[in-house]
Amino acid sequence: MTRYESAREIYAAAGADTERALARLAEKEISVHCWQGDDVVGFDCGLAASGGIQTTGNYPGRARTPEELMADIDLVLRLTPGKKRLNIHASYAIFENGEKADRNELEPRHFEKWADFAAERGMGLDFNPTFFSHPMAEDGLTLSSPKKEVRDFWIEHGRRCLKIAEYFARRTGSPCLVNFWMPDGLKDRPADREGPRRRMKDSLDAIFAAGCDKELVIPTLESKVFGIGVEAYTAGSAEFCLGYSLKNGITPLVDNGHYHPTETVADKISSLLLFADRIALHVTRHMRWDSDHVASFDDETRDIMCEAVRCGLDRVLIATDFFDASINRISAWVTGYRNMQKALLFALLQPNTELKALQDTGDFTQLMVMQEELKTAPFGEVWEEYCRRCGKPADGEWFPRIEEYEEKVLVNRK
Ligand code: RNT
Ligand code: ZN
Repeated sequence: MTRYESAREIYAAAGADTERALARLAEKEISVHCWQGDDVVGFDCGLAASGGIQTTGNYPGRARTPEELMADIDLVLRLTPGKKRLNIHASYAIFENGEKADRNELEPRHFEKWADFAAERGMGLDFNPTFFSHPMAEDGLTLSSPKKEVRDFWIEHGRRCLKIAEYFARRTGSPCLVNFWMPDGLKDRPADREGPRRRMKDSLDAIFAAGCDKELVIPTLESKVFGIGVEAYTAGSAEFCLGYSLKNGITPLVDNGHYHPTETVADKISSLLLFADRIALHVTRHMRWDSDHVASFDDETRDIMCEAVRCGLDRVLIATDFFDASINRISAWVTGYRNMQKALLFALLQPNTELKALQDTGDFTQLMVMQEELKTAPFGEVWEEYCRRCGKPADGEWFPRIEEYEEKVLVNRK
């Protein structure tokens, strides 16, 4: 009997079917963010991430060109099991022959290389308008700005991004999620909380009024509690975004770094799915603030995945969103993505029917015992089998490939 076969029996005795879990894991798409490779800089303005998000560290090897970023992403793809989508920000537009287009002038052709890249690899694409790292967002206000010309600029950006998303969907044959996150906020106590929110609402209305093909595009709206430099007030708060989403048929997106520290996104999923057809996730790791540390195989991530599985995995659109520049960026990417896969596998290996029955019959003693003992079930054997079946390196096998790439490629990026 192989180690996997023995693990399969142990899980079966607990009520979990490892074969079903492996099959489900292999088919569930998780969208990989492109911005871990270059510290959220992109190719249009060359500015560091602004709007309350920050990348810290200066490990050598930041991708400086589309070619470098794509090569790095290819290595990530080789070292991670699971079905992936690729998540692009508008600031990653690729300009050729000296051409330049501002955010309110972007067209699908500026993203043709990304569409080619994804189509060649059989991946879907997701997209994000970039409402930060731009001269027009210098005071931290975009769609909620009191200045009409600023709002109009960003409204046009939003509309164009919906068009680019339609293009991505057509090119890849898969609907494109477009996530709206606006950093708009204030550093200190506002005199008017309603005004910016009303303007943001009107601006979003203006963007969506332009229309997009609902078969091709899945618009999502991401809330946030606060950011560095906008500590006092964020226009796109949880209530604002949830209210707007539910009223307008937009999918709510929850980023687990965007809430008060004792709130858990795992607890939000079941409520949201009672009222929204689908929800979207940004999975990250917050350390005292929305620090965007690399996603970990930790309690929080496992809890989020367990709830996603219990509430209906098809209705939860999962993406990564972390950026660490203090360690090898590709290793950060691969570690975070593999951890997401591990957390989802862990969730799929829970005997949820049995656990639920224990709760419903009030057997909380046994429920606790089972939940605790499942933590030390032979998970590693199932994970290793999954990597093997996906034709991807097991734990312990992939890091040398990154070290080799660092020596050959990354150190030369000065
Ligand atoms: C910022 C949001 C947002 C960004 C990306 C780059 O706090 O989480 O999703 O991280 O758009
Ligand atoms: Zn996010």
